[in-house]
Amino acid sequence: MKRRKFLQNASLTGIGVAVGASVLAKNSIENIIPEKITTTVNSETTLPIVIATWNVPNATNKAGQVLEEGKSSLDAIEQGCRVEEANADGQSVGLGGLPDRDGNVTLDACIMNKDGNYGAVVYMKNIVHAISVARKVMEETPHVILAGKGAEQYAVSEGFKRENLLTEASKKAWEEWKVKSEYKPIINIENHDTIGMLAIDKKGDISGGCTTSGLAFKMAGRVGDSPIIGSGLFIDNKIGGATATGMGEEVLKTVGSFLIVELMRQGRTPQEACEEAILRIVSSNPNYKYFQVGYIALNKKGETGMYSIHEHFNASIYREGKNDNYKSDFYNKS
Ligand code: SD4
Repeated sequence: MKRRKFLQNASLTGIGVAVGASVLAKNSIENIIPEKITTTVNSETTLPIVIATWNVPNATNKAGQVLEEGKSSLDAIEQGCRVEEANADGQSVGLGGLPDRDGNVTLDACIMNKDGNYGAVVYMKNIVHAISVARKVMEETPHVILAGKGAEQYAVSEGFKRENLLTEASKKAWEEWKVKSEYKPIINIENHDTIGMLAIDKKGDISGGCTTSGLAFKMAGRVGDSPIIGSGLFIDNKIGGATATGMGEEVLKTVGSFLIVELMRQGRTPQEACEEAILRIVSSNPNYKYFQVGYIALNKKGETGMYSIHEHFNASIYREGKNDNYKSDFYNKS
């Protein structure tokens, strides 16, 4: 298939790393390309493109490979997100996610396609691949969100297996937390792997997904931004998409991903739109020093952007057959 080319006003610079198992970075922030990311680059960009929150090269690479085969951005999102959901070492998503205060791992996920359709599961237990259940909700049910037991029952009825999501490592972390049981609604600024992923396929169609186990040691029943349309994720195939990570309560209150897409509709670049959405949070909440929020965005031209409140936010990008990790610019420089 003929590849479509676009003039790119990229907000990112980086050194290419050939894709391959041997060179893919592990999930640590040590492999992050240290360049600042605000340079404007005019270069030709080739579709497809995948961008995901945090350092998740295996996930973006998987999504990139699906797109290289000519499949849809929706397929790429599902397959890419599944990689991290199955990774027991990632403690903010799927298997091995950190539990709530009561020791239950509960998952939130959503997916949105090029036609503006959306599906989500919230507060779902015992099923690893929440993103796939979200897709089923979107494609096979008359609803857009299924919650808790209903989501789990529906997943089982669709052939998903029940599994214990609490790994020994996450159980240990929970037991250590229980010693003080301090409720600190602070999301650790560095080591996330909640996945928010956006992809544009060879046809130029955009889809997105977001999957997480949410805030560690949250109250039972708590649902974050990740599965909520417009907050953790929003796609408008005419404009672009955005997705969020970090303190979900703050993203929810500002409907962050929808805001970014609307700003892009008004002509802002993905980078400018992400910065404005972060400013919206910090300007209304003096406590911003104590929590992290990071946004990524992708527009129809294949331009990308990312911005966060604090340092150490980063994103993985698959573009032109290469998979790189980029350090995000951030608001709080004091
Ligand atoms: C939430 N936004 O549940 C999610 C958490 C997250 O990396 O993104 N962690 O609030």
